[in-house]
Amino acid sequence: MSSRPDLLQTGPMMGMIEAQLNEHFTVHRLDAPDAEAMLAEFGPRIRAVATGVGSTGGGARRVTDALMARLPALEIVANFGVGYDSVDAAAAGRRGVVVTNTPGVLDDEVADLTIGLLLATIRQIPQAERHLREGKWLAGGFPLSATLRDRTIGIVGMGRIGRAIARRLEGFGRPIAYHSRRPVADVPYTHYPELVALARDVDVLILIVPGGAETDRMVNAEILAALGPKGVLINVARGSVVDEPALVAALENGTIAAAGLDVFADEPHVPEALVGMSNVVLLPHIASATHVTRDAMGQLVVDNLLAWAQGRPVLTPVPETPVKPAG
Ligand code: NAP
Ligand code: 8YV
Repeated sequence: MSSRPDLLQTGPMMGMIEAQLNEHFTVHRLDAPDAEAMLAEFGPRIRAVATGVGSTGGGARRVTDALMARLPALEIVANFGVGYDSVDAAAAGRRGVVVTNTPGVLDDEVADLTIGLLLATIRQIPQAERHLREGKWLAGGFPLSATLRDRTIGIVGMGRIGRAIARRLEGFGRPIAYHSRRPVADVPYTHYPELVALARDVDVLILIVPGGAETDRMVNAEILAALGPKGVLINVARGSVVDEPALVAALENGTIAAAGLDVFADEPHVPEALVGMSNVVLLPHIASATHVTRDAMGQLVVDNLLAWAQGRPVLTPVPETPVKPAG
């Protein structure tokens, strides 16, 4: 690389990402106190953005159309995470800016965690552990729990991660069905074109669709009522996919039995009502959060940026945006 392109980093990122960005780019920080002055001075020559939502991603700064309007030379937005709902990809596409994400490298990790969360929720593993730690075992055993053994499982989203979850669930010997807009040709599970019909026919609903406008609160009071009083909801997708107040009400009223949640509508804020409930298992968005997988995601962020900077095709562009090597 002959020169170091100007890059905007929207928030803190993993050390291994920041070290490589600083080696290959002139990095400007949107989370610095003088961000406004920095944008006014350097915005016109910034050609790349590195971003990602979450504590080990790039902070909570979204890459909006308004931000991109201040970066007229922008060519690439590299997102830490397969989900890129924090980037306005449609606007990026209109501006001729390519957006990259981190697909594939986290599928198995997220699927593993999903199975853990499912079993933890149905068998009440955290609650049982608390029972022991609090010394309550001395006074009596932990109550009997629900089981996976009598359940049909519905997966909402049969993409890379949905399929990895389904493959693992095959080992549990329970029927599997799924909802997505289009049926997937090479999977043996029953496809439901209507989410409400799937919710009616299953006892477990696992969410693993992208966030964004198209899936916004697709799991609402009607879907939760269809899932029913034995139903268990597992959300490893995005908090936006669920109508959170409707979920709180459904868990309080016994409309559904329990929920296991890795994601929330306004992270890192989790509704007090959920925190106080005994029929939920709550995780702080950790589905991909292992050293190995986060390193692989981080390297893919950097590799996309380096490919662009060196005039090679980027590795993992999102479909809404053009593939555009550096000129
Ligand atoms: P993917 O391969 O693109 O699969 C997405 C699936 O969702 C596809 O089956 C797609 O099928 C379906 N879908 C999309 N829009 C839909 C809609 N409006 N209604 C119904 N189904 C819809 O994505 P992936 O790699 O599996 O990742 C999925 C999502 O998981 C990510 O976008 C991210 O938000 C989330 N995620 C969360 C974590 C975590 O840490 N908790 C980690 C990784 C990923 P159709 O297009 O046919 O509808
Ligand atoms: C990360 C994720 O937790 O890839 C995604 O879409 O949600 C997770 O893997 C997130 O991107 C980290 O900030």
